[in-house]
Amino acid sequence: MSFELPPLPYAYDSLGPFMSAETLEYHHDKHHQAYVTNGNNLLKDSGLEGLSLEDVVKGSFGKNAGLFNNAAQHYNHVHFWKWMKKGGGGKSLPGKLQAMIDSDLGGYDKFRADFIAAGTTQFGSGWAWLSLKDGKLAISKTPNGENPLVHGATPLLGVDVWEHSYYIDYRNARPKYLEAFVDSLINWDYVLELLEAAG
Ligand code: MN3
Repeated sequence: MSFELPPLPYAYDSLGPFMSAETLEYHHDKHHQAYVTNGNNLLKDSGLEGLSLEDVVKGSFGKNAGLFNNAAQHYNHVHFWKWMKKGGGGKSLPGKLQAMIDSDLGGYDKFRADFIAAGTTQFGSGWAWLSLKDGKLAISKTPNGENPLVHGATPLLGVDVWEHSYYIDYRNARPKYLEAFVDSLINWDYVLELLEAAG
């Protein structure tokens, strides 16, 4: 199968003032589109055509850097758009997630601090993650397009800390962007959907 750019699941101006229409136009229409276009070119004759996106990501990791970078970024961004919504974020979590954050991560306030710290301390481009590994929640960070799929975990929530994700709205203030993401944008219903799909 070839990669396709999904439409944003909301209007470009719906995440303001936390993420502007200009950021979403560049990030979705230009950056994500480039990962799709380049990924499709590199998928040809890679031996991985016909696999699911997840299997292309896992199958190219450590073997085909060009394909991996573009396929992983396509995977990350397909979910990133859905990890946000207008009126999202904050402390009102689905009960099952709240219980797991309490038992595995020391409660919401510690999750918030540790997730923001992961994104702040990722040196250069990358992502901060909440994932499910061996039945437990874990927070991590990865460089460039890498994600928890290639570390034996299921991504449940990720935040893009490449400068293209925040520079228009926050300039160099990455921590402010991460605070806005956690407090005002996270779509916890989609996080729960991925947790339940992981079984
Ligand atoms: Mn990005």
